[in-house]
Amino acid sequence: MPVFIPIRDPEFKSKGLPQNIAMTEKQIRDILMKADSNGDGSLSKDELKKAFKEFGSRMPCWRVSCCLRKADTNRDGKISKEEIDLVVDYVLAWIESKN
Ligand SMILES: [Ca+2]
Ligand SMILES: [Ca+2]
Repeated sequence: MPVFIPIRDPEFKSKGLPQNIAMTEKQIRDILMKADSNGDGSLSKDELKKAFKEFGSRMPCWRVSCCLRKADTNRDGKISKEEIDLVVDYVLAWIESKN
């Protein structure tokens, strides 16, 4: 599987983030919050996909299903506020495994 380091993504550069510093938990949380485009307080698959694209995933669909398996504890196909911590953990572990 190819590794892709999001901090080298030109998009991240243009946002002024330092190139060699991994994303912090807060940045991950901010991106997840912003991905809730319909503002219903939970993240649907499409909204998660957007977030994972922003994290630099080349396979956002695959990431989303993998992430839902771990974080969607009540199995409704969405990530609620209570489940978002698990998503943050998942993203942190994933980013760490790439660096
Ligand atoms: Ca939503
Ligand atoms: Ca859920």
